[in-house]
Amino acid sequence: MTLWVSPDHIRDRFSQAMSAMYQREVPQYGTLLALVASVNQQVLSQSPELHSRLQQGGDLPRLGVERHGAIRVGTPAELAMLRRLFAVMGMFPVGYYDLSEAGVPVHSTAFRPIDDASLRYNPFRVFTSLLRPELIDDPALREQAIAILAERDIFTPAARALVERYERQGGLNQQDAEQFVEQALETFRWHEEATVAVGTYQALSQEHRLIADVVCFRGPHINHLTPRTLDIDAVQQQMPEHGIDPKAVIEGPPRRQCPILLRQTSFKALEEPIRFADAAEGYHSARFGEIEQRGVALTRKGRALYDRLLAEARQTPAADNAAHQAVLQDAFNDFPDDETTLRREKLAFFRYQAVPGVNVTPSQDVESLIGAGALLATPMIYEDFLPISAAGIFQSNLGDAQRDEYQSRSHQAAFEQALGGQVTDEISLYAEREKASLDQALAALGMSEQPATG
Ligand code: OOG
Ligand code: NI
Repeated sequence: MTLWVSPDHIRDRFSQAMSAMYQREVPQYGTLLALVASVNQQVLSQSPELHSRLQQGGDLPRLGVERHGAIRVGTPAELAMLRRLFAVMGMFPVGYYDLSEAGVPVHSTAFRPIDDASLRYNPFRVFTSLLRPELIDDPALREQAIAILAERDIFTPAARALVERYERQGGLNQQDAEQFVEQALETFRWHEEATVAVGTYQALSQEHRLIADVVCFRGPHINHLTPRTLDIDAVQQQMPEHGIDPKAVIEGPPRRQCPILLRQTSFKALEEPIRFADAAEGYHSARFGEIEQRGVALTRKGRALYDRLLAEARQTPAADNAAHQAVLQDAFNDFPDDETTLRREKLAFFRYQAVPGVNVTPSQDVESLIGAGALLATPMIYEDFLPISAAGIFQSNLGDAQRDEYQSRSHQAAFEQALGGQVTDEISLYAEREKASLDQALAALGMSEQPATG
């Protein structure tokens, strides 16, 4: 009998291989990693409580592994093949993000692990965007972009064969898994040679810089990787001292006692030399480094409150990050900032665990069980992305030229058709995981199930 390598292990190996490749390709990313690691160490030594919490949760050894990366593809067939490729690594499409609202002609999902054990093993996700050529105004240019994309195959023949083998067998053996990682990596590699002449590049770039990035190369080069920081404000502040040029503001919610959702910032994309198909030489900027700090996942009610307060804060223009954070702090005064209120008001998701050895009676409800110390509720980490933040990250590497919003409605159905499957609704996933943990904890305490939050 052959033993299949677990998809979690393949994902872990792949994220490590990707990190090594990206540090070689973009040395400044290595500088960012070193800065993040040193700030993390500093935070840990100043906060023994956080240190022991991370240690107990088994998080310490994985603190330094990348949390996500991002790519942009050009055709439905490329996206569909990526879905199959990521499945080999236990990564499935979760969430739908319409970036056209922010003037970026793509829509996206995140391929990520789904269950608790896989997330704990290695949460690596890939934010994956699909170009929407129908948003290219000029019909001739649109047709040209589609024709150029039709010519390329972003997967190696061996990668395709191994995906097929995985699907046929239901797994890969050790040797195949190693080859798979090596072959899958090829899709994400940088190419200095554009596939088009300089004139075509410029025409596409004029339409939107992102379109040139997607269309003019042999593959969807990984455009950033993102480690986890324990203090995003400190890293943002220290970047310039290390020769790194950060984007203007940290995206997402403000700094809080109880962190919610996701805070992100990045350095601006680098100008990199490229050669065109007609031997002309030029520069392309697409690749950067990002950092993230995650907090608790919000329920639909909590998310609606977040969206409202963020929209409110965005009414006030801010000159710099300090001003922006002050405006956010002000707006988010209306968002409860302690775990008990977040839980009682059903604004956030929690994971429940039974505490053995406490006397309980069958009539006790969840609140009184928590009060009695029989039930432990810990915040469930947000594993997904935020469309407005993502738009901010995209903008940071597209230069300052602003683009009007595209007049288009969300096209989730078209995206799913291209994908060849549905995306999972992220909030339903958190609700299911919360309910499963509560059911299990109550059963362990000898009690019956309780209704879930949504
Ligand atoms: C993806 C930008 C979105 C994030 O962290 O929100 C993203 C891209 O630039 O392709 O990665
Ligand atoms: Ni990102």
